[in-house]
Amino acid sequence: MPLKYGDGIDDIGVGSSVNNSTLQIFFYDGNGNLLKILSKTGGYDSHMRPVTRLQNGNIVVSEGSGYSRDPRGYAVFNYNIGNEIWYYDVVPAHAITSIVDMDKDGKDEIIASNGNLKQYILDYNLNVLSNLDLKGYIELVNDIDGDGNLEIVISDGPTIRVLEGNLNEKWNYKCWQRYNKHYSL
Ligand SMILES: [Ca+2]
Ligand SMILES: [Ca+2]
Repeated sequence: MPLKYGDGIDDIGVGSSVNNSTLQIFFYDGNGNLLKILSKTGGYDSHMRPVTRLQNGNIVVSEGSGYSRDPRGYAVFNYNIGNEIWYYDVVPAHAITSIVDMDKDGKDEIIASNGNLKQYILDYNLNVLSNLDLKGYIELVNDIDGDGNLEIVISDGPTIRVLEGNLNEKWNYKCWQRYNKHYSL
């Protein structure tokens, strides 16, 4: 994940798999110097990685695990102190997030999914703004019909669905078979 920390040069955040019950994210500057380590404990098959940096400098983190089930959700870390300040469990697994200002209030929302069960829109403190019991992985977030409002495109394989910003379904298209994923916008 490239991050800017005020010096105009991208810094780099790298996640890790668990090592002796410890999960870590390493931040390096553009010259490879280690700047910061964020860490927490996790189960024997867990991992975590940085998703993005919030405007206040905190880091949104994606955390996953297999049979150990610890952790499996999204978190926010205080970059300066290095500790986890928020955690939201989206059992049983989680997919790629998009972070955009969905409702145009000037603050980013986190578009999250656990793929098989549920879709979520979280605020920047990981409070749930909307959720929907609907299967599907988030493919992209964009204004695909050009009306000025963002849509969320999800798919569960045979069906592509387009959701509005409040997670209401706009339309869906059944492909009836697994398609070769390719999106371009
Ligand atoms: Ca917003
Ligand atoms: Ca739109």
